[in-house]
Amino acid sequence: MSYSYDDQNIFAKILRGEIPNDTVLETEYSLAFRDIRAQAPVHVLVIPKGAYVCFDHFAQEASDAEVLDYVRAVGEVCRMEGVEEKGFRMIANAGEHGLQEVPHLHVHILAGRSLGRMLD
Ligand code: IU
Repeated sequence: MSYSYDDQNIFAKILRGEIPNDTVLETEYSLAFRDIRAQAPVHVLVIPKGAYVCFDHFAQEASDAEVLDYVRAVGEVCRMEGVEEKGFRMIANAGEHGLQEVPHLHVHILAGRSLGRMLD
C-alpha cells in the first residue's frame, strides 16, 4: 500500500510551529507533547517529525536513525512520566476502522489511572 501525506493535518502544523503544543520531549527526529483532550492523568502523544501517516508507512520509508530515535523517544517519555511502576497503555489508532483522527503517526501513552479492559 502507498500512502499520501496531508501536510495540513494538525500535527504537521504543530511540527512547523504554526500551533503551540505542550512539549514533553523533543529529539532529533521525534516530538512528544500532551494531548489536548487528556483521557488520563498522563496522556502524551509521541510522533516522528517525518511525514508518515501510520506505522506501516513509517516502517517502509523511515531511516534506521528515525526508527531508533522514535522507539527511544517513546521509552524516554515513559521513564520521564514515571509510568512503568503502576503500568500504562500505548495505543496507535490507524485508518478508518482504527478511528485515527489525525493522519500523522502517533502513539498515545496513557497512565495514572486504571485504564479498564479493552480486549477480552
Ligand atoms: P487519534 O488516535 O488520531 O484519534 O488521536 C488524535 C489525538 O490528538 C486525540 O486524542 C486528540 O485529543 C489529540 N489532539 C491534540 O492533542 N491536539 C490537537 O490540536 C488535536 C487533537 I485537533
